[in-house]
Amino acid sequence: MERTLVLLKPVTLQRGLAGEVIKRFEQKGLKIAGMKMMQLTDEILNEHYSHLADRPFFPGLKLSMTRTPVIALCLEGVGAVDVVRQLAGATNGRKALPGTIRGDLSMSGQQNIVHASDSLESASVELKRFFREEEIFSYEGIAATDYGYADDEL
Ligand code: IDP
Ligand code: MG
Repeated sequence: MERTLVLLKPVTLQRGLAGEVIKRFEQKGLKIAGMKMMQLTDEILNEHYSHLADRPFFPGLKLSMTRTPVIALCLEGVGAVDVVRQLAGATNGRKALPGTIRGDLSMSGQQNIVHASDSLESASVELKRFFREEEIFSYEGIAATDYGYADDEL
């Protein structure tokens, strides 16, 4: 079963949208395997957004990510990495399709509600960055039984 990292960005907490976003993941059938609130630091953001370090918006992006704590989620499900990226929508909220989280809830290319890992490899690296092993839980739920999936999907 795949696991992926989602961060509910500070703008999401400030706008009171955390519940709305978590609800969408839950309703889809993704399982919450980990969830915590944390204050991000410059160090962790330099690592997390290292692919953007030379972009002009990098300092502003980091500032926006430290304005309030974030909520980090570890979501689990078959194909969870791709499913969560699809639910999130395109990076820029103005271009993201209606029906997606960003398409429905954001007008911004930066204040775009969620971070979501973009591949299985980055999910694995990013989950280790934000969660200790004992903060990710295995428990009986829809993803562990056959009522959310057909038998041959598991
Ligand atoms: P992603 O979040 O869809 O994976 P990335 O390209 O990895 O997009 O960028 C990480 C974050 O950096 C975005 O979610 C967004 O907050 C911010 N960002 C990306 N491109 C821009 C831009 O052109 N202007 C301002 N912020 C940007
Ligand atoms: Mg990205």
